[in-house]
Amino acid sequence: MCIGIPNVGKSTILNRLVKKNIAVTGNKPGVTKNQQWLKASDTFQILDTPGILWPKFENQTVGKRLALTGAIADAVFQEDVVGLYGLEFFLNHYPAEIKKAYRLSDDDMALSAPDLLVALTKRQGFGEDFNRMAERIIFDCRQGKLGRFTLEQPGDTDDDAE
Ligand SMILES: Nc1nc2c(ncn2[C@@H]2O[C@H](COP(=O)(O)OP(=O)(O)OP(=O)(O)O)[C@@H](O)[C@H]2O)c(=O)[nH]1
Ligand SMILES: [Mg+2]
Repeated sequence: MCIGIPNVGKSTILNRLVKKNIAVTGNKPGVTKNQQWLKASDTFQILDTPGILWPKFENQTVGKRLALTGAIADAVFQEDVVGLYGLEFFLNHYPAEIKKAYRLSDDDMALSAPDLLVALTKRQGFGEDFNRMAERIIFDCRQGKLGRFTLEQPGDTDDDAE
């Protein structure tokens, strides 16, 4: 059986294992709606399952991480909150990557995340539409423009990202 949070690639890897594109895949959470047996051989079958999440999140940070990586539907979060979370996370944990991706100066790097969001919004020609820049940051994280990253590490405490 393959189980995990939504949109992490469960159905994709199962298709690869059975060497056929049987399971439906897609770049959004909740694509697999029902359990489905996939036959790899006469003696080996694998059960694909819909993505699952905790019934409720213990803290905001967990929700923001899931939102940033696309495990929960975009409609259920505010993109400015999630985009700002991503920007701040990369500034703190992957400064070299974000500096390169958005061609930031040393002065930019000294700004707070909200101030940098404002500056980037203007620079991209989005005027005062901060949501649009936040959406761009979310998109870039997911597309790999900011490189490979991990949002949680062994030893993290609940309050570290807050
Ligand atoms: N870059 C990258 N993308 C992947 C990989 N595996 C899957 N994807 C993409 O991730 C998206 C989600 O893949 P799915 O296989 O539908 O994910 P899932 O876990 O079955 O999702 P749900 O059924 O919604 O829970 C699709 O757009 C895939 O093409 C991978 O190894 N690398
Ligand atoms: Mg699936």
